[in-house]
Amino acid sequence: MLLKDKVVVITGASRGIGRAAALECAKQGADVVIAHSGRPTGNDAAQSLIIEIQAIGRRAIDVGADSASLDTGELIIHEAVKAFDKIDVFVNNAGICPFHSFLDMSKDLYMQTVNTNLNGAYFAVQAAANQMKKQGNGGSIIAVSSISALVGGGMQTHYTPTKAGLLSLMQSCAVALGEYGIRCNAVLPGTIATDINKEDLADKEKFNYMSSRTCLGRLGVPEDIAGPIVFLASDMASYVTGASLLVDGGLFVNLQ
Ligand code: NAD
Ligand code: RM4
Repeated sequence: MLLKDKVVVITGASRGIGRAAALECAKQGADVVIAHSGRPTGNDAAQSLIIEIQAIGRRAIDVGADSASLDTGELIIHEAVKAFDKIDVFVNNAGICPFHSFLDMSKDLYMQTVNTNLNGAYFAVQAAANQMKKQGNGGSIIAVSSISALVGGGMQTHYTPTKAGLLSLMQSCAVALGEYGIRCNAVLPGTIATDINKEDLADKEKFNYMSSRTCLGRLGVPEDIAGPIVFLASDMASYVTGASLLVDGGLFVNLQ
């Protein structure tokens, strides 16, 4: 029960890494706000997650709003406080990676990616931090960045800067918010099989290549990222701020 009675808000929580994290937080005793990109409320995937969380004995609500909007963060935090009176943890996880080559990158796809992954996140983190400051008990903010904050990708030139941006945002926010007891950290997943890379990894050759690049010989699953998120959210990490936690099965270090 690492998160007993804490309120955890997670964006992009109806699927993939966010969903696994939401479920693990509930198992660890938290009430959860599931933010997602579907209809304002009543999204099917979110509803099924709410039912799973309630079965564990915890409370959950969903909030549907576009993470690319600079106002979405305030809306999510408002709904969270309305339902649960406070927030203790904010996990910025929503993101897209529409694989595309560089030389013909359109301005629209570039802006959609940067707005969804980084620009909305900036003001969501700000909204969460203001609420935590108001409460006066500190808090934990976690950005789901990526190994792609550290390395490039020829089909990810619009994406990797957003992940480096999130890592940098957590470092600067750790400085800006330390005086309020608000910790800010980044989780950097390696390659985790989810909807975001389903098409990319449908190429068997690429799937096998990416698997063999890891030290552990397999791609990650969303549950592999949930534990590290819970750790950073919990009081076990009370002296951890401005840190980044690479969770990649040894992909990054495996040069030769
Ligand atoms: P996913 O596609 O399963 O989940 C993405 C989530 O983001 C979904 O819940 C989706 O609804 C939400 N989202 C997307 N666009 C949104 C929008 N406009 N408004 C609100 N929500 C929106 O993929 P995932 O792998 O679980 O990705 C979660 C995060 O993890 C992303 O930020 C991604 O960059 C990051 N990440 C993933 C991997 C990986 O290999 N899967 C690796 C490193 C980092
Ligand atoms: C990650 C990393 C993975 C990729 C996903 C979409 O940051 O680059 O390899 O599959 O993004």
